[in-house]
Amino acid sequence: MTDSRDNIYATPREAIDRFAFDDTVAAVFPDMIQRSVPGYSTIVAMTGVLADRYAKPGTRCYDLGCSLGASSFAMAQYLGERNCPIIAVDNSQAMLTRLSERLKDFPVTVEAVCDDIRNITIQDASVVVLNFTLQFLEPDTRDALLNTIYQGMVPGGVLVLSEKIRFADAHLQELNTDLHHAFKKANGYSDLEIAQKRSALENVLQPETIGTHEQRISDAGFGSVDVWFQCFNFASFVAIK
Ligand code: GEK
Repeated sequence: MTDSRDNIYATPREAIDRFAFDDTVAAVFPDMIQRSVPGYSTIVAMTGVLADRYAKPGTRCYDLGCSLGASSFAMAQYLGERNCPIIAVDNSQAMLTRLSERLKDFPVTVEAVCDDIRNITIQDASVVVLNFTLQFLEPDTRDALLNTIYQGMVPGGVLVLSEKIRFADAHLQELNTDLHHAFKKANGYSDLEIAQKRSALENVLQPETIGTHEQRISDAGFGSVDVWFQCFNFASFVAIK
């Protein structure tokens, strides 16, 4: 299976279906996310660096909403000798099929699980990664997931949460939306592609403010929380149990 360039929304459509992580999306996913999310490569690479610092021998690392496993592979680079299995979870069978292909002959234990991240048991976790996944869950289910994650973590463990964010201030919301679109245009997406993708994601991707995320993380019990990376309307949080 080879990865292709994303031109899913390049031609005009009469009706735009709700965005779904199906085989069409999985086939272009690395190109799509790289050209759509400012800072994606940095966030994924630094997820590995954070895992290196916090992963404790004999505990587990979770990659929730793993897609093709980019964050798992970044963590695996550092965890080779540490006896820390990586559990990579996604509810898209199309993503998991491609991930399993990538894991053939891979030297580090990465267990690929096809399930809703709200259904799985999180246990003995020293690292939990939610890179651009929480934003796709119904907002009223997000608190419960964060609580489950906290309960399943060992003291001193790290949560990495990366999200598209929104701004309470209307001017900043407009500015950052425009800057994000400029970023996509600079990466080769046309106005039509940007507009059609935006319609497809309406009500599917529901961003929240930095304040809402920080409050939820604190309410779940995490002692320290910070935004360690932000570019326009994309941010990554680090939190320590
Ligand atoms: C990366 N982290 O490359 N349960 C499990 N998986 C889900 C759920 C759910 N309830 N909802 C959505 N997903 C990756 C990128 S992509 C981000 C993550 C993006 C999965 C969905 O199938 C998809 O693979 C992933 O979350 C989101 O760093 O496309 O913007």
